[in-house]
Amino acid sequence: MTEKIYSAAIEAILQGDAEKAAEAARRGLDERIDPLELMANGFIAGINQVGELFGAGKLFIPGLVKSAAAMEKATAIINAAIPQEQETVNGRIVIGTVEGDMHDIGKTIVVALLRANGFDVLDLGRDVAIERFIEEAEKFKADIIGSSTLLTTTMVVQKELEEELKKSGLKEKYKTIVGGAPVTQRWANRIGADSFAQDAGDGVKKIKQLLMKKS
Ligand code: B1M
Repeated sequence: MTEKIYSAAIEAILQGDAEKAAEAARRGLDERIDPLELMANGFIAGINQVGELFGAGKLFIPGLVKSAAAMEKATAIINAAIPQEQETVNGRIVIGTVEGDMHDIGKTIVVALLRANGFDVLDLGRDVAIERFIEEAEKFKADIIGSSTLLTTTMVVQKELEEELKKSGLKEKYKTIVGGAPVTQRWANRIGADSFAQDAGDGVKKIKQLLMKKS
């Protein structure tokens, strides 16, 4: 049954069918599949196939947009079902997708998992300017600034954020974490970010580590 639901999720994303995606998400949750497993083996597997088809020129913008809409619908259902920690933990995180980048599905999963783990998270959304990351971090009294990017062309904004933090004397005040499909630990080291996370689960782990270093 689990495999069937994963296949239905993949198919729904490939077809760009939001209703079928929502149905597969609900069925998966009804069958008590772990929300993150359902996401990884079903919907993310599907959107990765969509990405490959798009990259290979076998799928075009309208198809990509429909698949993204189906993915957004399923993600909202699954994020809402992630079990919540009862205890809140000390740790305030400001997070957003960098300026010029509209990809936010992965970032939204990271936010949902952080909140489920009791962190206080301010989600700035997508296309977030460097100045806004910093202003909001100041207002929110954040411990950590997290940035996401999916485009190789906007990775540089993560570097500029580090530079701006240094320039304004705030680098010691905030720990930074970077993520997104093209982002690597090597990139994080190169730009001077404090941490890198591969996926949402890794993000929670790395943020806990950063907070331990901070206190
Ligand atoms: Co676009 N897109 N897209 N797209 N899109 C990619 C990224 C691409 C690789 C597709 C391809 O060519 N194969 C390609 C980028 C190529 C490159 O940069 N070299 C691409 C392109 C080219 C574009 C446009 C330029 C297309 C065009 O218009 N010609 C355009 C750009 C618009 C813009 O941003 N300015 C565009 C638009 C779109 C849509 C809007 C249609 C849609 C996004 C909808 C949305 O996000 N609301 C979309 C989609 C869906 C994709 C793909 C297919 C899927 C992305 C996704 O949601 N993955 C993508 C191909 C791919 O990545 N396989 C592609 C699932 C998600 C769960 O994974 O986001 O990696 P991910 O998040 C993971 C981890 O990375 C990590 O945890 C998450 C959960 O596990 N993580 C973090 C992410 N952020 C983190 C932050 C952290 C920690 C971990 O701490 C702060």
